[in-house]
Amino acid sequence: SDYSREPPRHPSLQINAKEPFNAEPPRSALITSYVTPVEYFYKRNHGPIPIVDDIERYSVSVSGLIGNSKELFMKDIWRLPKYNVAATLQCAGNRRTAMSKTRTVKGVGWDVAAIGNAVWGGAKLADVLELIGIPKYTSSTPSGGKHVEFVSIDKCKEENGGPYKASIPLIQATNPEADVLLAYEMNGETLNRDHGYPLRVVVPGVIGARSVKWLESINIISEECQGFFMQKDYKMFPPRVNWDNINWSTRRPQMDFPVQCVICSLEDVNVVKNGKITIKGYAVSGGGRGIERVDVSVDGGKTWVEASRFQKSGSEYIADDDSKSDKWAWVFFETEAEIPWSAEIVAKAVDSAANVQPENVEDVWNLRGILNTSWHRVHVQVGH
Ligand code: MTE
Ligand code: MO
Repeated sequence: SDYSREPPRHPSLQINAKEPFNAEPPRSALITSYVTPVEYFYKRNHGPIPIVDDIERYSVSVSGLIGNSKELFMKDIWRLPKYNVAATLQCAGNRRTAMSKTRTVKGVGWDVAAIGNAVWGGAKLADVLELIGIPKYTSSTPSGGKHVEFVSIDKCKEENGGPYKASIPLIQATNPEADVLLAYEMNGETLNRDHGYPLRVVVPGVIGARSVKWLESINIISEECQGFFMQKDYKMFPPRVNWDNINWSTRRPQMDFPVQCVICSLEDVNVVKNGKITIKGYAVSGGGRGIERVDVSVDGGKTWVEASRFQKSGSEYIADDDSKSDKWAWVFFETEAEIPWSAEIVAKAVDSAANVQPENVEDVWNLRGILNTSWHRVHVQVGH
């Protein structure tokens, strides 16, 4: 593996692993902008960043259970209707470091910023599949295709030097409302190398691992993808399962993200000059479920107040108007509080299906350290 031609990165990123490059912004940077600037967007890689230098010759091959296979060039993708979808991407390993503090887990450590919200520009996968002969809202092709596999250009050690890959059900891929994109733009600019140039998949509402970067081929297959990251990783196990008794085949690959909420205006431990503090952060759920409520406590969870929520920065607040909100995107929440000399601040969200977050990280502990969506807690002391 060759890490000599990695792209430049912003110096303020906290590097959690160098090769492959895994980094996140300071948590405070996340709440400065509803749309996360590309340079502050977390970077999660499993191998060196591939280089595609001849965009004219770059193509995605589509094959499998569809009759004739096809080559799609960028000009074919560009010709399809272009959609801009605001979607939050979150790594399943977000907040892993906090989970590992209760009991060791395997995986790259992440604070609370393995998440970002971007406006992805590209073609809908449903339109791409229609172009190759699979109609909208198809759950199975005549030859038994039920899943869409995305295979990348990059090479990673988990696949023994093979490419990163993942799949989603065909019914989701062919549903235009699911907004699955083959994206060539991020925040109005050409996708950069770190985030998948020239073309990546974006699966809104689903853990980041399924949004395959540097797309090389699409396969229509009968069973879900058998790759490492679908079958031997990114599955949710109960706390009793350890590396000696794990049976991977007993669990399904994680898809939708559960409801999540994090305070970004405060670090884990803070000393402030006076007791008036701003509690601000993000809340997001998977599967297109919106955020119904964010509760904040300044007494460790004994009493709660409801924070205000908004999506667009400035005046364009959304509260309960679903028609105006970005369904795949996070909301910011904010409240102010006057605290005594010391306080434990807690935040938790409720999504539109009334799903709630677990109170304690121990209850969702799992050996891979994924999906830490436990109540987020920070400590504040008033000092002089
Ligand atoms: N796609 C490829 N080809 N290789 C990868 O290592 N990592 C996945 C996903 N797609 C990955 C990939 C994971 S685990 C996440 S969380 C997201 O990409 C991260 O996307 P980002 O780096 O654009 O933030
Ligand atoms: Mo991830």
